[in-house]
Amino acid sequence: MRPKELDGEIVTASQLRAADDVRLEARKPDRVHRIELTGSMAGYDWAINGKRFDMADPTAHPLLVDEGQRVRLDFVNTTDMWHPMHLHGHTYQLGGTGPRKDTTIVLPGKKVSVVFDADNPGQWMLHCHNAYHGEAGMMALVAYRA
Ligand SMILES: [Cu+2]
Repeated sequence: MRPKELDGEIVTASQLRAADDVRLEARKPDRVHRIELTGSMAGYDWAINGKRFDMADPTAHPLLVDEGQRVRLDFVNTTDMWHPMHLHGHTYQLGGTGPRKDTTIVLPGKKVSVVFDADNPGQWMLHCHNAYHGEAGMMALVAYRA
C-alpha cells in the first residue's frame, strides 16, 4: 500500500518560511553554541563536540543559556552520516525567516544554524534523533543557569 500523499511534491525545509505570527523578530544572538557532530560508523563513537554524553554524569558538559537570551546553535557535521538534531523544550527557527521546527537534518559536511529564544527554563536534551546515535553519545544538555 502506498499512501497517495507520497506522490505529492517533496519540499525541503529551506523552501519553507515561518508564518508571520510565529516568526522570530530579527535580533542579534546573545549566545552562540557551536555544535560539532563528531564520530564515525567505524568507531561508533557518536558525540557532540567530541564528548560522548555520559548517562552517569549527565550534567558534566552543559551548553549554558540564560533565560531571555536569543540563542544560536551552529550545527557543524564533521561526519560521513546525516543527523536529525532535536532540541527538547523549544522550537527553533532555521536561519532568519525559515520554518519553526524542533528537529533539523544536518547533512554530512554541512553547517546549519538555528535560533531560538530561551523562554522555557530547565535542563533540556539536545540529541541526534537517530536513537542509535543518541544512545552511543550524540547528546548534550542545554541548561539554563539558575
Ligand atoms: Cu546521528
